[in-house]
Amino acid sequence: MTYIAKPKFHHPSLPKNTLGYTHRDYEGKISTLCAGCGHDSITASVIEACFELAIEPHRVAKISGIGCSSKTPDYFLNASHGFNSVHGRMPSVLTGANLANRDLIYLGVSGDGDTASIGLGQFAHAMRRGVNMLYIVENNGVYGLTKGQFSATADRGSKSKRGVVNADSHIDLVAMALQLGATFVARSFSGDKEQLVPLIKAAIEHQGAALIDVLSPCVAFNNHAGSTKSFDYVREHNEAVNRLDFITERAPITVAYEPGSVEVVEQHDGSKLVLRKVAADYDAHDRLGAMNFLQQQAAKGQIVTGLLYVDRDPEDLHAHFNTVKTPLNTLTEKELSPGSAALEKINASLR
Ligand SMILES: Cc1ncc(C[n+]2csc(CCOP(=O)(O)OP(=O)(O)O)c2C)c(N)n1
Ligand code: SF4
Ligand SMILES: [Mg+2]
Repeated sequence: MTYIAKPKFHHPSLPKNTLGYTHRDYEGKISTLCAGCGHDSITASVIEACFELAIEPHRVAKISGIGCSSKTPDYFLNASHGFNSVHGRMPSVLTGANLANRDLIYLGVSGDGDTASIGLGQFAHAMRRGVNMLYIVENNGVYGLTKGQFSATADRGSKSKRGVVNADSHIDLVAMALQLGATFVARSFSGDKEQLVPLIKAAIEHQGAALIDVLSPCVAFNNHAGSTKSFDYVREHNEAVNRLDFITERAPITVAYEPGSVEVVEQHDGSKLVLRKVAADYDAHDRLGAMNFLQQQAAKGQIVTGLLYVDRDPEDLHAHFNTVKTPLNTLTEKELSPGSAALEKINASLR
């Protein structure tokens, strides 16, 4: 694979986070994507979110499939663990890594082709099992890397660059994630950093399966009139239900809000999600309500964005399996081989 390493030069006056790192410490190689690709804006938001959260890059495992979107982990978090897996197989590779070491932050990066076509089964099972991760879909409605065929998220009736009309129904990954039991479900737009950065921060801190479906226009193959995933279309039809601010457990809430327009949701680690409601009656804790709202707005041609659902009390796969807290690679021989008395006890419990 060709790539261009970034020069290591850091300007001395670059702002630093609480760890003393600058944005440069969260960057990766120089992007080889088309100029203007929405995916590069998502990369910028991931870098910003990790910088603001003051994450140690070596605590992150970034795992992807195949596609222009799945190439992006190469463009952020140079010092993190990374695995560019097989087309559609990111969720199972991530699940295995997560089960072996629950101490890392898992960032799954995928495309709409990678997730909604070849990887649909993998996506579904990762969501329903509650794998603790942030799953980002960089959704452009096409297979960008293989030159713009419709993907399964392309809307029926939308037009390809060559004027072909898509006759198939689309898959809504947000609706699926809600149905499958994901505990943090959001949709955003690559061109809306103000909305996307806090969503990424909150999803990273969320202790369960978190999905952010990010509409991310493909400027090479899906940014024309007749497309429903173009910059113009998404801007015109974007309906935000709320705006999110994310506050770590260390920081006080200092921003002033209109009474009634704000809800503070405290997460297990003490961090707080401050939800500024745009649609006053939208309740982000009502799974059924969110599913209804999505369908109603979709029927009107609106694309709903924001934090659509969050479970205040999420559980993850480790809780379901009651697994050991220690990462497997640091278990000692004594713990791995506790002796014949312990084995006898297990055998007796199974008789
Ligand atoms: C098993 C397998 N089948 C097909 C391909 C060809 N292929 C590569 S990327 C891709 C689709 C990528 O689309 P998407 O996930 O939406 O990413 P984008 O490029 O749009 O960001 C396909 C079909 C492949 N690499 N491996
Ligand atoms: S082909 Fe599309 S998705 Fe791929 S880099 Fe270019 S603009 Fe982005
Ligand atoms: Mg795509």
